[in-house]
Order: sequence, then C-alpha cells, then structure tokens
Amino acid sequence: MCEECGCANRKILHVNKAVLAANDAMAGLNRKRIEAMGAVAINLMSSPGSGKTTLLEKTIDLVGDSLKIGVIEGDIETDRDAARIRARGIPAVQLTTGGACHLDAPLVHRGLYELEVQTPCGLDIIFIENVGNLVCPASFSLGEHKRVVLLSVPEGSDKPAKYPRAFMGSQVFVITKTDLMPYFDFSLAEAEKEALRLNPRLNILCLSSVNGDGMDGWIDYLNKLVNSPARTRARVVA
Ligand SMILES: Nc1nc2c(ncn2[C@@H]2O[C@H](COP(=O)(O)OP(=O)(O)OP(=O)(O)O)[C@@H](O)[C@H]2O)c(=O)[nH]1
Ligand SMILES: [Mg+2]
Repeated sequence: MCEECGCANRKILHVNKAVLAANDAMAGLNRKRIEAMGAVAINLMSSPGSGKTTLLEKTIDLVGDSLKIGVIEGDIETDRDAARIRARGIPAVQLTTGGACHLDAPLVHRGLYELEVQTPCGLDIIFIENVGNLVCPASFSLGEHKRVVLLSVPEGSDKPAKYPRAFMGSQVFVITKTDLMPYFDFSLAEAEKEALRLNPRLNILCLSSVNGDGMDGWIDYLNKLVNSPARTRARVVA
C-alpha cells in the first residue's frame, strides 16, 4: 500500500462504487417486479433484536385479513424469522446471507421470485426485514419504496447521532419497545431531535408491539401507503 498518495484506497473506492452501481441496477429491476405484483415494499432496518419481526407479527395480527402481506426475511443464518411469519399464515421467504451483514438487490431479486410463485394473486405490501445491523443495510438499495429504521428503547437515545446514515436515508423512524421506557434512561426528546437534525422530513412513530401502544399510528401509515395515488398508478401500469 502506498502511504504517500493513498492509491490503494482509491482502488478500494473504485471497486465499492462498481459494486453499488451493479446493486442499484438490480434494485431498479426489483422495483419493477414489486410493482408488477401490485405491491409497495418496505425495507425494515435496525440493530439485532430491536423488534422488527415482532412488529411484523403484530402488524399481521392487526391487518393480516385486510391487507395482502408478503415478507422477505434477511438473516445471516437460520430461517427462524420466516418460520415465525409463516406460523401466522403469511407467505414468507427466508434469505440467508451466510455472513454478509446486509441484504443486497440480487439476493432480494431471488426472494421476490420465490414470493411471486407463492402469491399468484399479488400482494399489497412486501416487508423486507433486513439483517440486524444499523450500519451496512443503509448503503444497499433493494428496490424498496420506503425505508423504515427502528430503534428500541433499551438501545439508547444517542444512536441516531452515532449511526446517521440509516436515519438520513429513511422515510420513517419507529421507536420500539416504548413499554420499557420506565426502566431505561431513554430520552425521547434527544432521539427525535437528533434524528430530525439528520433528516428533517422523517416521520417519527413510537410504539410497543407488546402492549399495542402506538400501533394505530403505524397501521394508519401502512393503510395510507397502500392507498396512495402513486401505488394505484403503479398497479394500473403493471
Ligand atoms: N418489551 C418489549 N419487548 C419487545 C418488543 N418488541 C419486541 N420485543 C422483544 O425483543 C426481542 C427481539 O425481538 P425481535 O422481533 O426478534 O427482534 P428483531 O429485530 O427481529 O431481531 P433480529 O431479526 O435478530 O435482528 C424479543 O424477545 C421480543 O419479544 C416490545 O415492543 N416491547
Ligand atoms: Mg427478526
């Protein structure tokens, strides 16, 4: 490695750009496929254990009869999250990365194909649960329409400032496990202020999948998204 001019760094940068460009091209194809299925897709990103799958389970319990939901689960290993979703009668495809800390568009392309086979009548919403990680998923577009970043109360309210990219690139910020607020030193004001400083247009929701507080706001957001004119247009064109 050349210390003086940093040429090795430039090579790495070049490769990274090529990888991201190839990913973006496939993400564009994914978007077309999702819209051909009549659906909107939401990419869920957060640290491990912040409550992504539990939120999906609760969402299915509340609107699984009125909305056609499909789920793509991303994990490094195991199909446990997909099994949790299937146990509620909802089609779910498990993608395992075998070590990679994020999903990418080519992997999701395969997942979409499998989901399409399982749901010939189309879907309203496809949830893509990314690998538990607040860093790498932010760099890879999957073809989703919306990005939702989750942060749970036990993780601490300083996290938006420390992991800015996930918050900068998302449309919705969901603060989860609010039932644990009395037991943790979590400042809602700090989390909201830092997240809005990074991304003034963020839609912030607070909820608990355990006691149901705030779930109405989340469900309202999903219903509005499904009924949005842009999505209706996509369905007509598809
Ligand atoms: N108290 C409380 N616990 C919750 C809530 N949501 C999830 N949990 C618990 O948090 C733990 C992790 O939840 P998961 O939904 O599996 O988290 P995840 O983000 O899907 O985790 P990974 O897929 O491994 O990244 C489980 O023990 C859940 O029961 C909540 O709103 N309140
Ligand atoms: Mg999960």
